[in-house]
Amino acid sequence: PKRQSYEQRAEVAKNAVSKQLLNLMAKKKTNLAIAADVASTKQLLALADQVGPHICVFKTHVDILDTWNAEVQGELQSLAEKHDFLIFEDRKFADIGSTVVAQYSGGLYRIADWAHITNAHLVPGPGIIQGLKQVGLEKGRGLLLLAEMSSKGHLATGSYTQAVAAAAEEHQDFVAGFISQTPSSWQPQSSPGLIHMTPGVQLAKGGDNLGQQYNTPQSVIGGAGSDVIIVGRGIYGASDPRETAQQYQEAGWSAYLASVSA
Ligand code: UP6
Repeated sequence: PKRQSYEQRAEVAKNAVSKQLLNLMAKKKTNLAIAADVASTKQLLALADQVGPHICVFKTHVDILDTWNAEVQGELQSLAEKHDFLIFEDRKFADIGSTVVAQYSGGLYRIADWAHITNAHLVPGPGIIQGLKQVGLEKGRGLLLLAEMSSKGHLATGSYTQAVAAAAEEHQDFVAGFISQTPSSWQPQSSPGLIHMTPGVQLAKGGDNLGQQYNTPQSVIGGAGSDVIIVGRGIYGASDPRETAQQYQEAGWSAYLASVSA
């Protein structure tokens, strides 16, 4: 079945971040997010400048980096403005509401100050959404809920995934979408404003020796019905990350075009 375009979905998105992201994707013609899992801050900033023109989202694990301070934060934010991408700190919050309030707003990283998007597991129940929302909503931030994972043997299936879908529906002022694998098999068609991002993507199917499983841009955007491909080692591990990012951009975008015209 033919899918709605990113622009059409931006019209009906119920929170600021998903609206902004869907419009940005349409304008830049990219549904590529990079997982910038490099160890040095120098590499991180260089990578953001190199692949910036080809991505919609720059995904970080800030606790991997050798250095983090206000200056680094400012440089990353400048690159996000220069290249027009959103920053997604892949924090995978998983605690009670009151604890995530402190973790999201404070500590060494002050994630809510610079990350347009962060994410959370729903294991603790809806209090985690309420806590994160208390910090992020007034700053114009958005949350992704982990509905499924890419790794072998993960436990986010069936009724768990259904409960995540329902919680997202209920909190659309702050929840921008999901981390998912096969949304076409479970996501109700009712909320086209919610965005699906899928990690575990490379140009060829496969995996690593610690349980990661890879699907292709074509199968993730086309078959599985996701919106954004998240690629880490496939890009930053390549000999020419910029050129490789462009390849993923083209693969993801042509899969999207095929799915909206089918
Ligand atoms: N990620 C997954 N699977 C999930 C959720 N998140 O791989 O279900 C994240 C990882 C990593 C990136 O934390 O940052 O996506 C995947 O990187 P890779 O492409 O190098 O495997």
